Amino acid sequence: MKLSDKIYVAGHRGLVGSAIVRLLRTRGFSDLITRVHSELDLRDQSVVRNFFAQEKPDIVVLAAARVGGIKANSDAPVEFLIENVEVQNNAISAAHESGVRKLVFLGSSCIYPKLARQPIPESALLTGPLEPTNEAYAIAKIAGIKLCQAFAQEYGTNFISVMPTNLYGPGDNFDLETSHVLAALLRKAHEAKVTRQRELVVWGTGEPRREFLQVDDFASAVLFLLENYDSPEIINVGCGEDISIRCLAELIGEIVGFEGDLSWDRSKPDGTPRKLLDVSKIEKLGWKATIPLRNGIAQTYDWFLKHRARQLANI
Ligand code: GFB
Repeated sequence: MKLSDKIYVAGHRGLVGSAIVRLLRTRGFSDLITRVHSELDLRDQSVVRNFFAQEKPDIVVLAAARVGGIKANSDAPVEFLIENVEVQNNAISAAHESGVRKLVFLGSSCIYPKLARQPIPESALLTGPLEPTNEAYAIAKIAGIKLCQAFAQEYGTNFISVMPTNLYGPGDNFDLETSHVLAALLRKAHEAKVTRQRELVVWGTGEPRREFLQVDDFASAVLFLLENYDSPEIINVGCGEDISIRCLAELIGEIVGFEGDLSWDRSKPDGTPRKLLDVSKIEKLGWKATIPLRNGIAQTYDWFLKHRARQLANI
């Protein structure tokens, strides 16, 4: 990759896209293209085709997607399936038509079977039934992977697919209905502390285990793969360690300074019992996560306090 490459980051306002833009700027890439939704609706095929034909980016990072936590996924499977398939079909096809040199498609660890062996190797894809709470989203992401692989097979494109584990960090979504667990618990613990509540309500049983990767670590993996990985075979990105939701809630309480008790809302689903990615493939290539969970959560809490706490305060 050259510093003069024209790079289109789709979804630059989201958690992942914003981290990738930050990193590319820091590293000296200056020809970045970004568009907000009102300027470019990625669900509209002809608009997307015209945009790519006009801009002719060298590199594309496809970080635009409808994403959300367990509740958002179970409440809106239609939107998660249709919107994601539309966006990725349009962007990937238009990237091919306009001669994009390299594209990175971002998948998710939920593409793997619900009961995949742990840690989950890339070869587990399509070897068993999916987790029902996010099946629609997973099917959309699997379709994106298969489309990138089909383009590589039929037209020789260099479109790669990267599978991140659960991500968190500055720029996360803190809406309690649609967010992922880490952002939700940070906000709940903060609000419980400032309103002196004795109880923090956590969904499910606390037994499921998840692997959490700070988004700046993920952005560095994406840049590493842009520079060092040219295969249509999917590749996992994670930190290699998981934690139970119970321990995560305790850790967040400690970092935030919430001194009350945890209580469990068992009417909410647990989802997949465990999701820990096998990251030996990327580690063999020379990339490793660097931000420990405790530090990552503390940084994210600082960001939340500066950028979201007051704005979201319903207290
Ligand atoms: O992060 P999360 O929403 O998504 O939930 P998934 C992880 C676990 O945390 C589940 C529990 O067992 C939740 O029940 N949890 C506890 C909470 N308290 C809360 C809370 O206040 N909010 C939330 N959201 N969860 C998503 C998929 O699965 O992960 C997506 O639905 C995607 O498709 C994403 O793959 C990375 O890890 O279960």
